[in-house]
Amino acid sequence: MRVLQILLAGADERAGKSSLLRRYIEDKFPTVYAQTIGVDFATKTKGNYKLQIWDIGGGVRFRSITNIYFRSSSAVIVNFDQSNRQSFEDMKKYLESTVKVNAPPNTVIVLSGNKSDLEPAVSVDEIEAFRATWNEENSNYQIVKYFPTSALKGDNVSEMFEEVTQMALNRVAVSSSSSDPVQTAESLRNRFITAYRAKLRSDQGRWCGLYGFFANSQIGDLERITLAEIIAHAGRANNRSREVCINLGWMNDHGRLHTNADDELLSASNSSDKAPLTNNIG
Ligand SMILES: Nc1nc2c(ncn2[C@@H]2O[C@H](COP(=O)(O)OP(=O)(O)OP(=O)(O)O)[C@@H](O)[C@H]2O)c(=O)[nH]1
Ligand SMILES: [Mg+2]
Repeated sequence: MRVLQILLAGADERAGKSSLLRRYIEDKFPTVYAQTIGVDFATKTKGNYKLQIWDIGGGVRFRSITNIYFRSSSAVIVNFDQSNRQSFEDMKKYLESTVKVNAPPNTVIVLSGNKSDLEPAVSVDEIEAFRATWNEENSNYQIVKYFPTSALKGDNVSEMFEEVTQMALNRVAVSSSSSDPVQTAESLRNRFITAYRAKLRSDQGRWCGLYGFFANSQIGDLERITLAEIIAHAGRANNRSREVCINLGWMNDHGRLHTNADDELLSASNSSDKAPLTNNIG
């Protein structure tokens, strides 16, 4: 059965993440606040797939443990309390400092402005204007939609989860075209070049920690890059650039090159000491 991971995250404690989850799963509203310590989760089976919803505690002290949940998620719901302006401001910072840093590029991202049953402190127009500006500046981290929600009344809650699930399913279907290992070393090299051309076009490689590598290479170098250089490069990828490599389909989940052409790789890697790349990639 296919498993889809959805993250329910946000900068603030008490903005209603756990209440949204409870509303969606059990159609209930918890009457007393219980802080989420670290991470909580719930599952829901729908047809031939299983939804795994991770409820990320907003407490700042949990950040270092909770950030890792972003890596394997198909979608992120970034929640804030729309009756509290500070919560809106905190959400913007959180997108920059946490979502963009930890989620793989092209993850489905939506905003939920919870507590819509209370007097709004931020208008829908302002939230939509922020979303438009953000999307112009962040081609790989598009906020697909804004949902005003109320866990208390149940407004827009199941609609949001269902729509997010659908978007995540569509996204997975698109990206799985690159999930098979490539058969030859040459096609691995071609995939690398093609993926990187597309990546450079979309964001100059900024969000992958590989910027230095490409900024210091001419595009001609990219076309002539050898397998040995690719291997050397893969070996130096840090967690963040590794995520990007996996996403681009030339590394597998274990951080190894995503190919069955082991013999060709082995002979190429024996010559990788002589590869002219010297800059250490971030
Ligand atoms: N009026 C109103 N109150 C809500 C709503 N959703 C949650 N609350 C209240 O807000 C408080 C916090 O809710 P939680 O769901 O526990 O918040 P959280 O975001 O999970 O908090 P952390 O686990 O600390 O990150 C509780 O007192 C809830 O009753 C809502 O839609 N409307
Ligand atoms: Mg909670």
